[in-house]
Amino acid sequence: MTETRCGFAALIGAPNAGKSTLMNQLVGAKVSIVSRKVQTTRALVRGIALQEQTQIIFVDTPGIFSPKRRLDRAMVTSAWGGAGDADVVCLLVDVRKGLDEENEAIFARIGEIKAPKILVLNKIDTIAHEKLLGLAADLNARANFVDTFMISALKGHGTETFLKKLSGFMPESPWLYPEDQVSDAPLRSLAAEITREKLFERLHDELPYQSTVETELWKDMPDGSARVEQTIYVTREGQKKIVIGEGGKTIKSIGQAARKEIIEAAEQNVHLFLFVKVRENWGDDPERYRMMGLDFPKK
Ligand SMILES: Nc1nc2c(ncn2[C@@H]2O[C@H](COP(=O)(O)OP(=O)(O)OP(=O)(O)O)[C@@H](O)[C@H]2O)c(=O)[nH]1
Ligand SMILES: [Mg+2]
Repeated sequence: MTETRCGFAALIGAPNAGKSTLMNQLVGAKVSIVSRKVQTTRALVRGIALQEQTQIIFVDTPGIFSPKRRLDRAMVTSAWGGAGDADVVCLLVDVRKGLDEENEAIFARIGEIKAPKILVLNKIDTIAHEKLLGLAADLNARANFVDTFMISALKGHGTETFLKKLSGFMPESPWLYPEDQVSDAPLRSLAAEITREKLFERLHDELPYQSTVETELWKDMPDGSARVEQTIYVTREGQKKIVIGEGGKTIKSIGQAARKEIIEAAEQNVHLFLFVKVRENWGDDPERYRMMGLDFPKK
């Protein structure tokens, strides 16, 4: 029997670089939500992939940017923390953005990471290939990468070769998760994230990104289905109206889309009930951070 291997690969980068898209692609299932908005991922999300005898546990992290509010600070601290514990760290760069201000700031700190680092140029489907070599050379001059990959996380170009490469960085170890497990998140948190994604999709510019979703109840019914109750928290009364929409049509469409995906993830029929509540200043409430899996920054 060949030895099994298992370890952690962290995905870090600026907001919107495509970290969650890449993790979902490599895991082969949607385990982390994706949106056009920046700062979609809020806490560390783990996704598990198998490559022959090797189990790779991906750590998807919140985007790294200059934090202003408390929630921002908690997210960025969590991102660097995710990189600190990994066997290999993959830095994603959106090739359309290249070395912009956000990436400059990341490169200024990247030397702090002790694990081997791989540069991943993502979204290569969006620019002419001639431009890629120059960018790869520029970025390699600024940090010590053991390898560079050019991929499209969205289209799955180059992702399989990338996965094979990563397995080489995993140490000999028993697998930490059962063979068929793709995520370590409990179903109720995954379900809350799915609803948050649908909320973002429908209300991207009208809703501040501070709105959040919690699963309050997950009750298995005698007929094999589940009753799921979730609350969407917003910070102001006006936002509540936006989420509900005219005659309830916005929340209805959010609920329909979310229910479909929750059923898929849960592999059981689900009856989803959505509520909207105003919770002012939740950004200063330690309990909300705990619910999201983040440490509460003192200020
Ligand atoms: N064209 C193209 N778009 C991509 C690619 N990868 C990701 N995207 C898009 O980029 C946007 C952001 O993707 P996410 O995966 O949410 O990015 P992220 O890095 O996880 O973002 P945060 O969680 O906010 O830090 C989404 O609209 C994706 O569909 C790619 O290879 N090509
Ligand atoms: Mg993300």
